[in-house]
Amino acid sequence: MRKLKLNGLAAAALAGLLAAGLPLAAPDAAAEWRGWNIHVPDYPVSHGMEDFAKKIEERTDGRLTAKTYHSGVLGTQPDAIEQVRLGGIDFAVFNLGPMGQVVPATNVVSLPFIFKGMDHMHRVMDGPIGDEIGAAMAEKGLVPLAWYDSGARSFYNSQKPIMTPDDVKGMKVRVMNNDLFVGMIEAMGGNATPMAFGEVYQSLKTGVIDGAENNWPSYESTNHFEVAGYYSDSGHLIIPECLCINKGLWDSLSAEDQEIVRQAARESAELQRKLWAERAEASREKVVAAGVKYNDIADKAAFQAAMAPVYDAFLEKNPEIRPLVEKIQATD
Ligand code: BDP
Repeated sequence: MRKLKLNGLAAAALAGLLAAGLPLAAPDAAAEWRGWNIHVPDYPVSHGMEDFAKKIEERTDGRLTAKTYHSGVLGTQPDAIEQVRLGGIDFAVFNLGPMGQVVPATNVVSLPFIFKGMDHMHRVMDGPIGDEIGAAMAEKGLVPLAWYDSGARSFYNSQKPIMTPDDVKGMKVRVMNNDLFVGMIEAMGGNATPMAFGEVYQSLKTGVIDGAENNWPSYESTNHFEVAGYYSDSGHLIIPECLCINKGLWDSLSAEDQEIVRQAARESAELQRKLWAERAEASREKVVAAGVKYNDIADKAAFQAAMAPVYDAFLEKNPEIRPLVEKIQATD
């Protein structure tokens, strides 16, 4: 057999995947918990997860310990969602976008323009609707401990400013793994390509795709701005993220430890949200200074109108989720 030469990152990813591939038969709260994170170490999510780990360790006098594996070395997001469900990975911060394939109720937050802004998203997620979405996740083996921020996602590409939905026509646009996002791009006449986050830079560079969509911090931290220099402020998706834990592991904890873990998670979310707001601004400034051509889309009505078929198709396929959509729309 040919010997494979792996660089450090690939070797770590492989080791992680091999280890992660074996679901634990019984969760072991005393063993060091392994946490999955897709982002580089200097990122608001990463700092939130480090804060969480530090606090549970301190507050249980080291009975509980946790280590976060950053930069996606434990695998892609769809794989990691499965692994946290199975117990091969203990905790993670997931974007609710790809979660929709596993927990249909979470799709409500992936509907374009469902939230009127970040504050509206917070009011929804920090109240009973967030609890309802969380309960649906717990049923699938993922217990959400706190909601993290992920800003608003906008389109960026290597060709031209996007001003109207028509500008997306014919463009090859990368989306996160969820049929809803494929429908979203197709509704504007673009060609959607679901693809792992880690593959986007190279695909933009080689022209496999023309563009993608994300918030300022991810556009900046991944260096996508170097290879896709037009960023158009569509803000079409505001998707929260969750710090969540394997349900078996959660259930094995004493009530006292559950309280410590949940409190640490909440505090980590407060920190993450504060760092998020700062980083969103800093990232925007950094990429604009680097020469990114940014355009505002003051009137988003045309994009919202283009999304009507996405809602129709989604509600037709998932009629049981309609009340949740209506409750979000009715929240001030
Ligand atoms: C980032 C999210 C991350 C996603 C990524 C993506 O924080 O969870 O994996 O976007 O586009 O904003 O895949």
